[in-house]
Amino acid sequence: PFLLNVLENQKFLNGVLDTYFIDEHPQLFKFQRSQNRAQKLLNYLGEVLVNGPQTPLATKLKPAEIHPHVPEVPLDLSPEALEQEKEGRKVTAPPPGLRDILKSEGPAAFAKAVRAKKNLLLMDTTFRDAHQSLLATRVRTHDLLKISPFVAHKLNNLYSLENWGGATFDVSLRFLHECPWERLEEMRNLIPNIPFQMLLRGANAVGYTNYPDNVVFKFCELSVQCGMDIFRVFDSLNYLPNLVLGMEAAAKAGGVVEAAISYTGDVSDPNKSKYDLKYYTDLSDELVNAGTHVLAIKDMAGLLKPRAAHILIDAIRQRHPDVPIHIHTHDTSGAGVASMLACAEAGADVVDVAVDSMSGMTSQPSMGAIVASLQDTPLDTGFNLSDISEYSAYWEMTRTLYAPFECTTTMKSGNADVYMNEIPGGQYTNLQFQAYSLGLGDFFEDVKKAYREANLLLGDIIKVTPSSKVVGDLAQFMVQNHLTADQVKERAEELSFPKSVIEFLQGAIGIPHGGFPEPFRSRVLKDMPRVEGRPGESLEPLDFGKLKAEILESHPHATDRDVMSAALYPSVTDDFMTFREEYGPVDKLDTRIFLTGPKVGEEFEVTIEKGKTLHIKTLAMAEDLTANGEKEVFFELNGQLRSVLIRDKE
Ligand code: BTN
Ligand code: 3PY
Ligand code: ZN
Repeated sequence: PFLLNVLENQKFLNGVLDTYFIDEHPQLFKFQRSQNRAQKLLNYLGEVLVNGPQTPLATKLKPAEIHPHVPEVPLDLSPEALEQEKEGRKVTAPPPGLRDILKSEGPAAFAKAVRAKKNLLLMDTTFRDAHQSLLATRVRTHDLLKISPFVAHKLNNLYSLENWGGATFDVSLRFLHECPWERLEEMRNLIPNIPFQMLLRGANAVGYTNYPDNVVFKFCELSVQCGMDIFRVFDSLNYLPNLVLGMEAAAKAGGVVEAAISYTGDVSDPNKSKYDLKYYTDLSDELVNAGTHVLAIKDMAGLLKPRAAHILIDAIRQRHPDVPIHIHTHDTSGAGVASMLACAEAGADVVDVAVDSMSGMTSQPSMGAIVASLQDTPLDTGFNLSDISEYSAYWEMTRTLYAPFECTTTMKSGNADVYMNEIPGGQYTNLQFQAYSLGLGDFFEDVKKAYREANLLLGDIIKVTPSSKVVGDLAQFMVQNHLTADQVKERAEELSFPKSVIEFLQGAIGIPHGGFPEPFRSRVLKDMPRVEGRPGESLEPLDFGKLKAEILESHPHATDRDVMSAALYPSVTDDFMTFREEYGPVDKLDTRIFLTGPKVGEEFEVTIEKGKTLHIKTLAMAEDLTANGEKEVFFELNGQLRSVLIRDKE
């Protein structure tokens, strides 16, 4: 419901408070349930102070004690803006961007405009894949929103901002206790001009498994309503029926369809024949025929070397002269900038980059490096290096708040061994980290070798979420049980394989190129059931009405968005709603305070909505427990003493 903020109403501000004001604004008397958000936040802070972090921290490193400087955006001083300002609206309208074309003329015209550009376009992955790859996807809405006005004003010429989907949906609910839909909508409010892009795992939506078709359709519909524009649709096996389902869902929702071919192998190596040039060009034909607006090459592991890039992009460009080509890569080996320049020269329209301070290694190649490399050439991106530098400085500082999730705790450099193991960026970081956490020095080396062997055992498949997990699980299983590939084959009938491996062989995520590995599959599955064809086809549609009714019983304030979240992640969403009811809008806290809590004596502010800022001071924590086993924590809230009782869980 529309809520009236009287403090921003010009009539009110002018002191015109006649009874008409009240008559004209009946919503003034529609009181919201007493939210008591401040008290809930004090409960949260008390909980962190007494019982420690309320989200698992991956390392012992502490968030830095800084407040990152947020670069200012230019105010719009045009006469129109000043006129609106007089009417009480603060106007800082950003310059136009490609989204204006999309909104006025639709996806096909947008694609045409993109193709018509002579310079290289960029997608910025800083808001999604970069932190998914470097910081375990932990970057919070709070830090994304702070820099959003700057992005809208200074990076308005982006093809798109990748800011949603992939792992962000799951992680924000599960670990950050924040609503992904709200994140999307709030970013949209601050960035009206740049197309937003998300990663959609085809029939897996933003999950790790196949959902009923109506779930994927409804998911896309709600995404567009919350501000999403471009859907990069992939399937972890490049299985066409899954890809097409995702494409249809994105198109029906009114989004730009960017169908992605996941890239593996090496088209410049004649010995790697399973995924040769013909495989990719055939698939590009299928996706163009299926109506994609934009064609993406998704090089999730960073295997596309510069020469291969040239061969691949040139071939696709020749076949599809009118379709925009968009390239995604990871810089795991260190060749990312060179490859993206090669793609651009071979005729790609858009490449993916991350801001310098969030780039490199398993993230995307550096925005500044690519912008600088193309300056004063026909492909000049038009970006200003000093703007990028300011943007990068923000992220360099903000990144230190996420020290507990830093990949650089273990990762010190790029590594070209990715060409041998083909591990996707985010998974590479996580596997390395897990290996180090186990304290086994050579474990990662063993896992990487086993990953390569596991992939071959499974038939040399495309590896990206969720098929990459299947290979990773098999690799870890082999290392932990000291099994060679030959032993796995010989003992296939008796070994108890990880669940993900069995499900993959059953056909639960689709059919791999070239079919399943035989006789391995039959020996593992024996008489277990197999899924025929597209997995989602055999799933009953989800009854959203019934799900909503069930959820409302335990969470009376649940919204349709919560219901959608629950359709994808039932128990994670249930926990999220319970948490929100108890602790309020924790997404509004500064990141250090959210993660590790304030220090005793510390004073800070929390803006829970526009114009509503809480001033909090942590005063003291009782040494002794109450008779009920609780600890009293004392705060000053907007100058008044408050205390909360927190059960000590130790
Ligand atoms: C999780 O997401 O909780 C499981 C993976 C943890 C990954 C760790 S966090 C520190 C390091 N940085 C990363 O990006 N991955 C690892
Ligand atoms: C995801 O599915 O989250 C990915 O980033 C795959 O590359
Ligand atoms: Zn990626």
